[in-house]
Amino acid sequence: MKDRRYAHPFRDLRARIRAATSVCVLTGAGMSAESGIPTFRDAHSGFWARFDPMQLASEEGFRAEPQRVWDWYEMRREGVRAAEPNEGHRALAAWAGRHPGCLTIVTQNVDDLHQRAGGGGRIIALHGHIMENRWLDPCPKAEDMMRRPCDIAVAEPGRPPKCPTCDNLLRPGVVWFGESLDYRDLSAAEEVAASCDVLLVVGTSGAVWPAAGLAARARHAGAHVVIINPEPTEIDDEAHIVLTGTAARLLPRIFDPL
Ligand code: BJW
Repeated sequence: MKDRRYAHPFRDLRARIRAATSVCVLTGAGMSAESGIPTFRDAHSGFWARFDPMQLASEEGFRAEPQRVWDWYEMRREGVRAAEPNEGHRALAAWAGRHPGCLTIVTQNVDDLHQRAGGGGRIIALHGHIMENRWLDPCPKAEDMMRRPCDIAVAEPGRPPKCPTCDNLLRPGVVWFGESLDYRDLSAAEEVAASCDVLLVVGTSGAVWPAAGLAARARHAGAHVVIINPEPTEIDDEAHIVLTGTAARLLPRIFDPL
């Protein structure tokens, strides 16, 4: 029998958001697609199509071909610099501004478009920040308690830049496959998922863990779970409602002018 509660999914969702004290939005690469940033699995066109993204986005891949992986990130950084937040980012930011303390965005995206959209809501970036760098290996100088670790600012330009003192390489400040997420970020995201009234899952394939597990966590804790995506995802079964469409089109329809 058809579930009549969801006969008007937008009206129902807007009412739930209006009544909510905590809304969590989990975003993935599709969130930034309409800003012109290709999704993770689409970021491999042209020259890059011949490489395996799981290999490029891994420590093993970087150690094997540091120049290639560095160049891939430089190409993507240029795309992020040129991009602007889209109507979806802006709708979330505007709602956060009107409802201080109510919205947490948990993003898998390494771009900074949620941050640039503003609004003052809490943003947890699970997979790091593409515009930042850090050392590939622990700085040997830092092991000596009396000495400071090498400063990233002194890295010699190169592809990738290198430490003139200890030959350490710079790498992008993102979380690669096989690496642990920052424990505080993941715990914070899990807490919000387990305590929010509504979880919106926007523009993610739901293929990458542990982020993908947040939908089930929220649902089991009693949240209303809604997926927004133009295509089916691997976690559609966790949702009460799947809204088929894009982030920039649907988010303003949901959040403006609540
Ligand atoms: C639109 C749209 C529009 C298009 N509007 N939507 C449990 C089971 C099995 C494996 C594992 C497991 N737990 C951990 C693992 C291993 C691994 C993993 O998940 N592997 C899977 C492949 C199975 N996870 C890890 O390694 C994580 N670490 C970890 O768990 O450590 C402990 C551990 C290690 C090893 C084993 C066990 C435990 C780390 C994951 C780090 C992910 N990092 C990346 C790269 C970041 C840097 C970079 O960008 O280069 O993060 S991978 C990549 O995937 C990136 C993304 O954030 C992430 C998610 O992708 P996303 O956002 O979903 O993008 P797409 O491209 O997949 O999908 C786009 C979606 O948008 C599509 O659905 C479109 O339809 C949609 N769309 N236009 C709305 N306009």
